Amino acid sequence: MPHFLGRIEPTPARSVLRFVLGAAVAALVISMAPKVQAQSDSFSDLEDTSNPTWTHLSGYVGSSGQTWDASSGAYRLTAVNNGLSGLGFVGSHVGASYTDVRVSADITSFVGPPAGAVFGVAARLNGNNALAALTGYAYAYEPFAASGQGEMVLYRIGPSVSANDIGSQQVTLDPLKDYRFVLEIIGPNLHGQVFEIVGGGLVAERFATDANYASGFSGVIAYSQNPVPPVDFTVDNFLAEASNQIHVTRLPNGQIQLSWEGPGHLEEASEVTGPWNDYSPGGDVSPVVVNPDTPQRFFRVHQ
Ligand SMILES: [Ca+2]
Repeated sequence: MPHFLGRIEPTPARSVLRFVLGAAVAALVISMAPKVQAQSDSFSDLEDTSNPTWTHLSGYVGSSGQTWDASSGAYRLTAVNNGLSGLGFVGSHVGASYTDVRVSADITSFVGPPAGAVFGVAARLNGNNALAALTGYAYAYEPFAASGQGEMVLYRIGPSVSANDIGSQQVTLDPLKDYRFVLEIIGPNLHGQVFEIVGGGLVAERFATDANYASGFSGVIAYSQNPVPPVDFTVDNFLAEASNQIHVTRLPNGQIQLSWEGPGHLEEASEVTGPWNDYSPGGDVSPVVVNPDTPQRFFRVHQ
């Protein structure tokens, strides 16, 4: 199969986002904060120009002839392989720039293995539509990978025209089924998941670490390259939300630092059911350093 966009082989995955503090510490940290920022679109108004307004991406590989069509009540994107090196590309982003973010979308139509275009959800896009200027991350399906059996891939997009594989997993997705793609990025930690919508089962999951891009826009992207068929896929129920998990860092002196994005104040309790009390002093400003000096304590950020 063609070597797409200078693809680089995956680096080892690291498991992330597990608040395991160790038995000797016996403290537990949880986040029960509500989601405070989000952008969703079910395309029920049959357009992508308002409620919300999407921004089209078309220039990345110098191709032309893309289409963005929400008239069916879902969002169908197509692209022609007429750019650099026979590449085609299409994308679209929506909403605010997020730092820590969770992006999900339902894939309702696609061309599957052994030879379909790459498509998926994206986060931390810089939104630059000039040739070879787009950067960001994506969690996308690569139907032609693994000898035509397919792979889900965590990509670092750019710099220049490159889709760098930073974590991949063989999985064969069935074009007759619908899937939910989820990409969550907390700090440098990427977490991709695919769920089969009917039945809800988790069918793919991959972790990776990359610190090149700290924030940006959320959306969907796709590309292909001759002789693989041109891009034609459809998404629905798009959702991007600021992710407000508490970051946990164990300091060399044994203390634990808790940090979070955005406004909010730290609360603590001796039982998960409460009562919850403001952590004081200093609980209004991230980060907070706590001593693991009690058998059990629970923390949350109230926003
Ligand atoms: Ca709309």
